Amino acid sequence: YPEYQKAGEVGMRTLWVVFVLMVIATIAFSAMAWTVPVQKRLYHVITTMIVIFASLSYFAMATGHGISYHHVEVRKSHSHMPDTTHDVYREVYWARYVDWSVTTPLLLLDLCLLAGLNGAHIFMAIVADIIMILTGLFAAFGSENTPQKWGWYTIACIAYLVVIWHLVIHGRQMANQKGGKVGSFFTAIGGFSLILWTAYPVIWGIADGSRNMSVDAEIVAYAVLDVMAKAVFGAWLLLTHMNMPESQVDL
Ligand code: RET
Repeated sequence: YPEYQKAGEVGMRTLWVVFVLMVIATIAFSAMAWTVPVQKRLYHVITTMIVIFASLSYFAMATGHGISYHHVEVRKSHSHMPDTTHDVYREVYWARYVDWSVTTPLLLLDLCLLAGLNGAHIFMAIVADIIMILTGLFAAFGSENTPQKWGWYTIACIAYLVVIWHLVIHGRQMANQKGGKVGSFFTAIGGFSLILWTAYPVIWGIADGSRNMSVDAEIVAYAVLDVMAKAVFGAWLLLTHMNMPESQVDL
């Protein structure tokens, strides 16, 4: 008989909690936008969009949308008997990839504008980021432990390195040139993001990739990362920006 790996109580409750947190962040960030002149709201607009999209994807997942069962055939070898296979159906939350394909470019845009990167570099970083998310989606639906699945994963990781390259090398250089406290703030919030972002492919490898983590634990792990990478990141960016005129984007 097949085995089903799906969310339980903890997972479902976590999805709702994050939905509520993202709605609160949406309200807070939009309210903060009203406190600054309309010409200075670009970071507010981008950051609010990020948490709006996260609210939508968490609402979808909490109510059972954006989830598919992925079938895997797990082969077991026995020493004195023929091999047997065992059917496993595990939930894949593809709504996350829809969310990430919109929100990670927006998060990058926040960081690139803060650094003062030029259009070509921003565009390259964002295209690499979209490739990372879409190839990650293919990896999630690849067959168990095949070169196909881990091949897509490897391609996604290379694309991720391209993203990091742009931010760490060009981003830091440009941020330092902007003067004032922008350089050190960029290093701080960029370093914070780098640690969080790098945790995603690690969780993915343990959970979606090799299925060594329950669906509930996977939901909780991504929930913590999503709240930190979107809501905490956004609050930090907007609050700092308020007191740092030199972080302004030239419009
Ligand atoms: C995947 C799997 C394939 C390999 C790599 C990945 C990277 C994902 C990242 C996601 C970041 C998400 C954020 C969400 C916002 O809250 C797709 C997991 C490299 C970096 C920041």
